[in-house]
Amino acid sequence: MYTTAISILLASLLVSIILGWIAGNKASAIVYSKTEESLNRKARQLLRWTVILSVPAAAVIGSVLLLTASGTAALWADRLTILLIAAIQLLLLWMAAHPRLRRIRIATNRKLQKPLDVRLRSRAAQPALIVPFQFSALGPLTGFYLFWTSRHPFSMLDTAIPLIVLAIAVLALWTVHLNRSSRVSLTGEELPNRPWRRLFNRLGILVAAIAIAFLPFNMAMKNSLLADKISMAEGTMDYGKGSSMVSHSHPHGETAVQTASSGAAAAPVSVDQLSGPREGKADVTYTLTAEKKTIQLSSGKTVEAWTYNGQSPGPELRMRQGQLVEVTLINKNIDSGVTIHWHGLDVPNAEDGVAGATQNAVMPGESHTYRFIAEQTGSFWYHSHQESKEAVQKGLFGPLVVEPAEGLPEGTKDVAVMTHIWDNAGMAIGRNDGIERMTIAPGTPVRLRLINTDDWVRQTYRLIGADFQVSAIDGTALNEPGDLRDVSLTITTGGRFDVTFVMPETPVYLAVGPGAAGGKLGILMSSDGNGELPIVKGEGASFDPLHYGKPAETAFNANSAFDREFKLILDNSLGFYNGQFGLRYTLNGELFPNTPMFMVREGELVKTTIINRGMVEHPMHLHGHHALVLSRNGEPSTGSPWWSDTLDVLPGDVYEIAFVADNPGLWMDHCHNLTHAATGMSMHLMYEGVTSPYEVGADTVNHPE
Ligand SMILES: [Cu+2]
Repeated sequence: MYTTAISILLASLLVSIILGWIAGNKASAIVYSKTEESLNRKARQLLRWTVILSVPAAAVIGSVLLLTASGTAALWADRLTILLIAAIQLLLLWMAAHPRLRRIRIATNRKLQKPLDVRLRSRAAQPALIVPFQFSALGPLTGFYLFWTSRHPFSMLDTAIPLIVLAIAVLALWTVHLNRSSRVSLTGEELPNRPWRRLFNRLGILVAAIAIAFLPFNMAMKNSLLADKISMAEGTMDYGKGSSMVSHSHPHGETAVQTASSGAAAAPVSVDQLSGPREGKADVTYTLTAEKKTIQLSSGKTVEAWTYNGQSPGPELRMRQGQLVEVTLINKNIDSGVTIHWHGLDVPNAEDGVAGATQNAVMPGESHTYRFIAEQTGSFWYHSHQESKEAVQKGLFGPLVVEPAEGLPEGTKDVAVMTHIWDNAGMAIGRNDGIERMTIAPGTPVRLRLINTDDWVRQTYRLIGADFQVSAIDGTALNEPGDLRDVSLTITTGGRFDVTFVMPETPVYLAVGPGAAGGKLGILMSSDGNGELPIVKGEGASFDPLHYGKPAETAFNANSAFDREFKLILDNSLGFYNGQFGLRYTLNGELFPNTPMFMVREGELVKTTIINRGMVEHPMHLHGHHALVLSRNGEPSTGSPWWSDTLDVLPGDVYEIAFVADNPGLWMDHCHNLTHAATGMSMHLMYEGVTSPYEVGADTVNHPE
């Protein structure tokens, strides 16, 4: 409903601008009517335009009212300005223009072919008749501008400036028409109709407006240029609100710009000190060499990929809970550098693999060793967090599975299903870009670990031929997941679902892709490797974790006392990022590095309300922590505890989530639509007192996004 209301609002504004412009031109030209008959006809036309223009204006008002129904003021409060403009437009059209046009119609109802007298001509030149139509273009234009630039938290100045410009423009038009009308009534002379001159005048005004606008535009471009060196540990601190604020130097909710260390109570600690065990023999060791390699998909298509160990997806890393893992990363020839981030695995901060935050990017010829204890069980993946948009797209990723300490149940068929869309080669599951056949004996417990690696793609999966359970989300097991059938699973970018079932006698088919891809991509499982592809009908109901499974005890819940509460508002606006103009995705109205740092202390219970005011979904990924979903759009989560590390926040969604700050460090918190992160949709969670010797920016090797 939110998306519908927003779409109606935008479409109505655009239609209003176009129709208002046409009607405005017609209105300002009726004074050139030669005869009473012609004036009568034109007045009738304009009366019709009054009705036509009212339709999109009413739609603007209706769509904003629809938005207010959601109750969350952050989703609509600033859009009341747009509603107000549309209301003024309707008032002007019906209270000012309409009665004047009616009077002209009555005065000219004999439709004589005789020239207009002074009285009629001066009536046709009245500003109160013409300006409402011109306002019908300028008003929505201002609304359109406000729509794309207004920020939350609401800024009075940002809203006031366009409104002042609108008021000046309307006053100027009013004066022009007033002069014209008094010229007509004083001199009685006919106004010369010079359409070319009018066109030139308008073009002149347009050029002047562009010239005036160029100055702030150019300034905004320059202001958006990123510094050559940016320390991740510096920025705008947001302490949220909560009890732990009492002893702190900053007042409630206030933000301040300073370094993390200077405002901190604890002794400064560098991220480098927050490492996994540096000593001791590792239980599991891997070496991953990043290199460029041409890989071949099952169809024969080739991809110029960036790989770990010459393959993409990279080798599956498998370990057991509690094991000490050591992974050595070697960069053979990836010129822009590489790292490894363990997506969803809450490792110590120094092992998190974010270039410029927890380490320097590993450049060609260099290596880096990660050591950590696998504390969680479940499905994860690893990928480079240096130039991650390009690196992940080109193939620097692989599956990571942590089995329980005692191992998986005997005989389990355990398959990581990593989907990826390759440039110029299309979608594939691992290297398979068609139908893969798998032989599985009936009665075998099967676990499919679905992992979506794509950038800004909500991937769809259907399992046909067996009842199944979604037994884990984002690596965390769900409590008593119920049986599902004919349900489609949508996994956001970076998200993971574990699907489990017992292999029946008959074939089971996992279909992947939009509309389940009509049998083009998937895995067909059967007892002998044969079997017909089932026909995939419709989309099936969509799986929703909010009420799935059975409740279970958690260390905290929605009724707990939270030490800190943050608000995170996702939005879009038109503007510059590092000198480039485009649609930008903002966090609390800002882009990195101006996005806030959420400041916490170790041991605190933290609640965050995430509100998506924008027009697209944002899978928000907090490193190093798993958050418990408390509610969505005011509806409490009542099924199994739902822990997430990559939360798909759809337009209009309001999520309340909470986590324990139990992993000190400097943690990225960004949108996993990597395209969004690369244009500034990135911030971090910062523990007080943590410092980082690493920097990002053009003068460094580090470009995490
Ligand atoms: Cu996003």
